[in-house]
Amino acid sequence: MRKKIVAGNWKMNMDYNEGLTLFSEMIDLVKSEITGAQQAVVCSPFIHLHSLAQAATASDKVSIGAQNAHQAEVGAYTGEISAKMIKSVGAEYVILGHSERRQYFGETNELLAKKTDTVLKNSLIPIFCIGETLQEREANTHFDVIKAQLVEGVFHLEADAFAKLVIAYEPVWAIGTGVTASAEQAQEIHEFIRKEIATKYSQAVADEITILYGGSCNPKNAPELFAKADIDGGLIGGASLKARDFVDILKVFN
Ligand code: 3PY
Repeated sequence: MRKKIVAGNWKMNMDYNEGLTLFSEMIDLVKSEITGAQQAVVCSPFIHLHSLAQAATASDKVSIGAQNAHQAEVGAYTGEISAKMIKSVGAEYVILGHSERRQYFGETNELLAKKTDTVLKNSLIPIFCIGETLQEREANTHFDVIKAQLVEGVFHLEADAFAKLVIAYEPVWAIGTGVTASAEQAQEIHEFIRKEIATKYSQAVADEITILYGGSCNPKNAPELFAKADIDGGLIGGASLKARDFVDILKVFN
C-alpha cells in the first residue's frame, strides 16, 4: 500500500507566532479527527521548523518539512540553509523544485539533481515538484517537459535512493490561480509519471512511490482528485494556511 500524504506548503506566510498558533490548531484537529494511516506534512518557513518539530511529537501523524535546502553541505553561502541544519531541528521532508523556485530563483533540473542528492544524503525525504506551464500545455509539450524534469532531476538516482522520494505534480497554471487541473487531467499525468518510473526502474518501484497533486487543491476538489488511481494525496498551498481546511483535506483518507 502506497503512503497517502497531504503536505502543506505555507510558502512565505505566517510570522513566528502566527505559525505556532496555526500549527497547534492543526495538531488538535488531527488528534481528534484523523483515524486513517495518512500522513500530514507541514512545510513551513525555516524559522518555524524547530518549534513545529517539537510540537509535532504530540502526533505520529504529523511531520515537518522545509521548502528548500542549499545544494552544498556547508560553507560560505550567506543567507542559505543546509540540509544538515534542517535535519538537526527535527524536520523530515524538504520540498525541492517548486515552480516558484524554478521561476523566481532560476532553479534548473541540473541544480535540483544536486539538491536532491544532498537532501537524501542527510536522511531527509525530498518532495520533488514537477509540472508544466500553460504555454507548454498549450503547445502540447507537457509530457516532454515532465519527462525531462524527471530524467534530469531525479533519474540519476539508484533505485533504492529513488524509492525514498515523494513526487509532486503541480501544473504551474494551477498554482495560486484558483484554477485546478480536472481530476482526469491530473490522473493522466500521474499515470504517465508512474509509467516513466516503471520503465526507468521497475513496476515495483513505481507502484510504491507516492505521487501528490498540487495546485489550488482544497477541501471541495480533494475527494475527486484523491479518488483517482494514481493520486496519493496533495501538496496544498492556500488551504494549508487554515487548520480546518487542511485537516478536511487530510480527512479525505479517513
Ligand atoms: C499551490 O497549491 O498553490 C501550491 O503551490 C502548492 O505547493
